Amino acid sequence: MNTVDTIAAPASAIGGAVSVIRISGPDALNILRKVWLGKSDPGRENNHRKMLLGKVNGDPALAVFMPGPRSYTGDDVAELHCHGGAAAAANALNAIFNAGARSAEPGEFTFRAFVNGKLDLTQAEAVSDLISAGSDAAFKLAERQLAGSLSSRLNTVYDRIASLISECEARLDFPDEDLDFDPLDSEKIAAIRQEIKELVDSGRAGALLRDGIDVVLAGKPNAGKSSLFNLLAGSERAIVTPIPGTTRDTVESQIVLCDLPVKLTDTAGLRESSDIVEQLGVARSRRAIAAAKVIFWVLDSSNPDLHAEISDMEFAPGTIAVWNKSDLLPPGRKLPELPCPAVMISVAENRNIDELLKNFTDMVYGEGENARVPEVAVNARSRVLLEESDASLVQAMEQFANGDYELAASDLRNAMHAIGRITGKSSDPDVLDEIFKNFCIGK
Ligand SMILES: Nc1nc2c(ncn2[C@@H]2O[C@H](COP(=O)(O)OP(=O)(O)OP(=O)(O)O)[C@@H](O)[C@H]2O)c(=O)[nH]1
Ligand SMILES: [Mg+2]
Repeated sequence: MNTVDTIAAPASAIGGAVSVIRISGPDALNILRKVWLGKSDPGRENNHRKMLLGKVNGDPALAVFMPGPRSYTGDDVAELHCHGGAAAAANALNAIFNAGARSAEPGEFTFRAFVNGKLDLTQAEAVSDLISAGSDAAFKLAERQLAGSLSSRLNTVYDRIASLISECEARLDFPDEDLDFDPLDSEKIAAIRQEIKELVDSGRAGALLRDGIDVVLAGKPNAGKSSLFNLLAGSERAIVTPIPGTTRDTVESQIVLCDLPVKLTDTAGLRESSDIVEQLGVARSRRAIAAAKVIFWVLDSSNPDLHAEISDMEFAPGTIAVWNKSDLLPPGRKLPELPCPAVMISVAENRNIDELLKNFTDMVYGEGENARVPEVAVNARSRVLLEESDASLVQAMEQFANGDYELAASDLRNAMHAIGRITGKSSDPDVLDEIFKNFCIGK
């Protein structure tokens, strides 16, 4: 990807009512003038950033010109809004390519925004997070990051390390002066490390919101797994019957639970069977249970033999016992104690589902914590670099204590560049490709 030529791509999904085509680069206005015909010139200053009606290939189209640097990419940008549908967009794009633009690569508009200093790398990543957000909370987090919430925290850390480096270098420049180890330095480093630790810790919430969480419904046949699946998914996806062994295969649904993107899986009831289809289904259930982060182990609390009900229950971390069918429970019936959180519900009567969800958030976030949108939550790439920075700070601290300011300065520089690589202040070409290749074309 270079930043000198003029690129173009559809910016809206093909098949919508309107197709938006974006052109960015030094030749954007010329190309727009070649393909779009209207009464007024979009390049005239009082027409900038205004939608003008005209035609492309004889079809009505709106055009707008946004001169750089006040545009998304920082380049001159033109947009055409044509009729929806693949044909109109393809015709307009062809005209644009014939007029001298080349097809943009995935993420290339955002890449230019980064190169032109409109966004840093954490904000560019937030653009991609916005598009893939699987829940409202994930979307809000991405919006905050795009607005610079993470950038400003990282820039503060970067600046604080930079000022320590200057102090260190002052000592190197004036070795004869009595600039002894200042206990404040170790306090300053400790404070920076604390800030880094908070950012690293935010990675857990970041992973939950970005990647979502696998939740599996497990248990014996007829316990009510599929009924609970349908209730949580909000549709009759899975077949429910009074016949034990109804579900034969795993059924998945992408849902939002307590603001978290969740892949919910219903499974075949666990039991010994001579039926080959059921055996295969049960093997799939076991694989899904082993891979899940959270397991709702559904139990039939109306079973006269409660010990048989829990006999083959597994208590892997993340298991919540869900005693279902509480509507059928004889009064005063005591349920066995279990070595995992337990909740009593009735899917049939929609009873106590809130309590189940509370157990779920306690399990995911830790007790008492709510599913809330964190101010910042770093992703895996940033987390690795934060840890790298922290390791260099630890080394710098040791060098300070030894009075070796030259080595301390070098460690501090490593610590600073690790932070700089997160935002893109320090260059890291491999990372650029990695980040932008995950974008869609037109972003
Ligand atoms: N009374 C009562 N019946 C329920 C409740 N939940 C489910 N059932 C009934 O229990 C029967 C089995 O429900 P399913 O959801 O198919 O059970 P399952 O665990 O998916 O069963 P398999 O697919 O066979 O493993 C159905 O007749 C449901 O209507 C409940 O809370 N109360
Ligand atoms: Mg079922």
